[in-house]
Amino acid sequence: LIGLKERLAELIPEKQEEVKWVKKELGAKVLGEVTVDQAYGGMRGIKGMIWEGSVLDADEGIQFHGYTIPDCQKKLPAADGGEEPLPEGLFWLLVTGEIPTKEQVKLVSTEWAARSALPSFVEELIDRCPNTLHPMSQFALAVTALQHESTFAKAYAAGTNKSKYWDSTYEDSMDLIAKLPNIAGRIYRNVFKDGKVPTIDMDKDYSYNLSKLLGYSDNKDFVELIRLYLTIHSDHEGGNVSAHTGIVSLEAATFYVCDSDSLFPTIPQTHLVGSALSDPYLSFAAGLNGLAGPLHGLANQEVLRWIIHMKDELGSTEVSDEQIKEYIWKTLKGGQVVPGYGHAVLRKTDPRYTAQREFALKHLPTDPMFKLVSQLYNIVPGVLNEHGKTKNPWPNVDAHSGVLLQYYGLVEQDYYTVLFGVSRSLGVLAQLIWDRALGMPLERPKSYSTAHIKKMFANK
Ligand code: FAM
Repeated sequence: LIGLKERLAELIPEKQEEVKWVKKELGAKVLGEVTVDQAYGGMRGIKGMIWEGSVLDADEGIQFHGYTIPDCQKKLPAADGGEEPLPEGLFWLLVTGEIPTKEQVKLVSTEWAARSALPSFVEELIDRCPNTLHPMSQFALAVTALQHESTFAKAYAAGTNKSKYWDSTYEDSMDLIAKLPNIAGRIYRNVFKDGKVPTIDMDKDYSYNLSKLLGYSDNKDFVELIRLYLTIHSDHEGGNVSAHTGIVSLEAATFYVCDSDSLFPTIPQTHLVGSALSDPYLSFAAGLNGLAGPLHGLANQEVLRWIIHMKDELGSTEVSDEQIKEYIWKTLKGGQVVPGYGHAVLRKTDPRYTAQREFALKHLPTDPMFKLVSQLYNIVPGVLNEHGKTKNPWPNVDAHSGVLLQYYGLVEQDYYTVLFGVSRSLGVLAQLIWDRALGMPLERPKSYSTAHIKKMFANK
């Protein structure tokens, strides 16, 4: 039985050769041009980054090494008696590009359970946080503090050859992922419960243990939900804020700021926090701070808050389409966004939304809050289209996750993004391991000032 690290070690030389070939043969090809609008517009649509684990198609949604979410639900191993994919299998797929066997997934579960203990100073650090400190801030703090344990940082300080960086990055990544349930569980218990944290069960899978630490493992449907949740939130290619901040790799591609008759080549060779050879703990903590923004991962808490506010304002979950329309318009006219709708890349309903909707249809079809979410699905896109600004009026992943969690009793919305963060570790750390294996360079795109842009195009 070949373990994950052994398989990775076999794949690295092959991939290094492949990348060498691509750079030699295709290195001079142009991926696209960059306009001044894009420079002001959050770099939307600029193609300038390599991300191995997943690619996002505007219409089809995310594919992990070519596998869609329904493919993963069919092909990745499930737990005994369960149906949803185990996130351990998804991590294997992200790292190797291959579908693991049930036995290989079990190896990962066992390894994560074995590496799960927190140093006592990190436990104390979490325990000392005031309950009023947002769970995401506590999460990022704890992950930063775990840096104390970094194998990569120690190997770097000891002068390790860079060809070996991937090894300690792998070890740190496995340790970090393994410890996240204990961090997340502790934060939840401290902020919302009595502060008593149960222990990890060494024979169980990652999602079961996370559910146990949160206090919901008696409900097997909740555990199944967490398996699905951790799988679908894991990775969304490289340009989103949490992936990009924390751990990003950009190959040397040539870009041009263009107008009709002049080309200004710039050569950004990019990485962000991870590209500075900050270790996996520091890099992932940076990503978590990005995920904590309301236009990104925090949207999942905002969605439920917005729906509950609507329910309270309208006095019931039985509301007419007209009342909902009015509420949406009030949000828009108040200069706010409708949380859970729209996306920087997607132009259709997010398949991560669809997967959660299917889960709800199976497990909670008559829940009044789910019915409300379904009603919104029928109404919001029309209103956003009429409003006329949003490029994508369809729901994203965050429009659905909160309603599933609240059904099982996890009603504390401020906590939701922590679960997103646990899942996101799988995608960004898989990429970081490859960044080090492929020797990706420091990320450093070129910027201009407005004055410079004007000067550049004067008299043109
Ligand atoms: N409600 C109201 N207005 C919206 C909107 C929404 N849901 N989505 C986009 N717009 C507006 C947007 O604010 C912008 O207005 P201005 O021109 O006044 O700045 C305009 O429509 C064009 O924006 P866009 O090009 O369609 O979207 P962006 O690529 O700029 O932004 C999002 C993408 C996700 C930030 C944006 O759709 C949004 O704010 N959605 C609500 C928050 C949300 O659900 N975020 C979670 C995204 C999720 F997938 C994740 O990261 N977890």
